Amino acid sequence: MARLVIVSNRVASPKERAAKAGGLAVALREALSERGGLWFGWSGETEVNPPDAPKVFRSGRVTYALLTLDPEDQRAHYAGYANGTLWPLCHYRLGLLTFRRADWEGYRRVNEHFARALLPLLKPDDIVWVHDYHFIPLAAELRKLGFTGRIGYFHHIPWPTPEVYLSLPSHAALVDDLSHYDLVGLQTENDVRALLTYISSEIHGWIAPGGTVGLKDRRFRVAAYPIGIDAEAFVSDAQKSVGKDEERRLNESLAGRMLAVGVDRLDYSKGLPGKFAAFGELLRSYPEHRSKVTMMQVAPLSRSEVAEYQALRRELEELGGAINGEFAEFDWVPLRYLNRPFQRATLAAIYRRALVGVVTPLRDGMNLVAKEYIAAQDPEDPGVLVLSRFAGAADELKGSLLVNPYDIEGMAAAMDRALTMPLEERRQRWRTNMDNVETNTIHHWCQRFIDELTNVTDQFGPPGDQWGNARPQ
Ligand code: ADQ
Repeated sequence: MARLVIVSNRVASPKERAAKAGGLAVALREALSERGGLWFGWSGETEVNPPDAPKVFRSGRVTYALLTLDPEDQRAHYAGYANGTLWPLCHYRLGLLTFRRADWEGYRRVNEHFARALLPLLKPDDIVWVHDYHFIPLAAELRKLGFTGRIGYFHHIPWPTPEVYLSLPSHAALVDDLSHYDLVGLQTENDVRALLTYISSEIHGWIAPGGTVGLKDRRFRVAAYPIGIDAEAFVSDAQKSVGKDEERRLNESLAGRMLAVGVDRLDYSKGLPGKFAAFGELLRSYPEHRSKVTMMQVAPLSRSEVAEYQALRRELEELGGAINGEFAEFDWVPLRYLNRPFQRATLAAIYRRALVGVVTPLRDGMNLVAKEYIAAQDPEDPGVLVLSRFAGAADELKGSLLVNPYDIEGMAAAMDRALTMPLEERRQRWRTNMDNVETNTIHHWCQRFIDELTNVTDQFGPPGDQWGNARPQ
């Protein structure tokens, strides 16, 4: 079996326990342990004139290699191009997009630095799996240095439609970079359609049935790999929470009231101001729910060094304060807003107690919280998922109440419908969603991507076929 090499910006340390590390980190670690492998990423440290070689250590069958970056390059790469340009672009927030040539150059320099440090650690038959928008140019840089082995890329966030994507000044260079991968994985068929339409209509690429793409003299495959969760672990955590101290404290604090829950990183893509407004609208337009329902929004801080995120935090504090000021009673606070992380078991207990899961991003690649909420429910008395139609998960979780996150009144109406839905309908909708969550797990996703990357080049045919240097007829 070929060795697996994973590249991602953040590397979950082997000491990080499964209860704390995300499902993705745990699944990648398992895939690496199974076949032996290397996990390569940023050390989290910066240093002027950083060393060319990463710090390397082993844990079991996994080798970790962590690279230190120059502080200015790291800023240009992470806060600059990755999160100041690509993140807003891919989430359709052109008003928040900044593009600076210096950031684009810093982004490329970091990818070059990564490639130079990674190359000496690679063997020709390794399978290299690169994660996310921080590293789109990595394959091109590795190819420049002579690596010819298989390289795959998975894009965890949406791929925007061509009209939006064209706003990126470096649009053609970035997709040219993608074409150095053998396999490009996106979350949904919509994302695949968006990328393929751009390739065929804007840069004269060729698309063969099955998603094989020809661009200049290169061939690669583009396909959808909707990411899942570790459903079993969530089911088990949620079941174990029953009767435990945390569940008891939660129940006591709710004093028999219904609970609606939201769990999102504090990010402008997650639609938090709209969600708060919709909850306020629910209490205003459906006064029968006053004093009967509490909403808990868990929103751990993220990228808090970036100005847009600081502004969002202030906006939410104001909105949350206004809702509580308007509706709270001396014995009921409508909105509980928490900026801290929790263990997976605690989240599972909160999800299970909630009659409504409110997941209303303005755009989201997939949204794992939607799937976690489903997995944590009691099958006999499940809650209802109110889900944005613009989350990738909406393609799969057909039993949800789909909403438009720009429609505040529509979201309030969906919350009301969820809070009053008969048990039988709740069960049917939950079953539909759970079938999907149980079938398409994170393990299945990981295995499928690795299997397809392993065999992907076989599909391209021998050199000199219709995809050779010449334009196919
Ligand atoms: P994110 O934008 O981070 O991921 P999401 O898919 O919802 O969004 O994953 C968040 C994860 O963080 C979930 O597993 C959740 O349980 C966890 N989490 C959130 N709040 C927490 C808290 N307070 N304490 C502990 N854990 C918390 C990006 C893309 C998504 C895509 C994923 C995976 O933006 O669209 O689904 O990658 O590909």
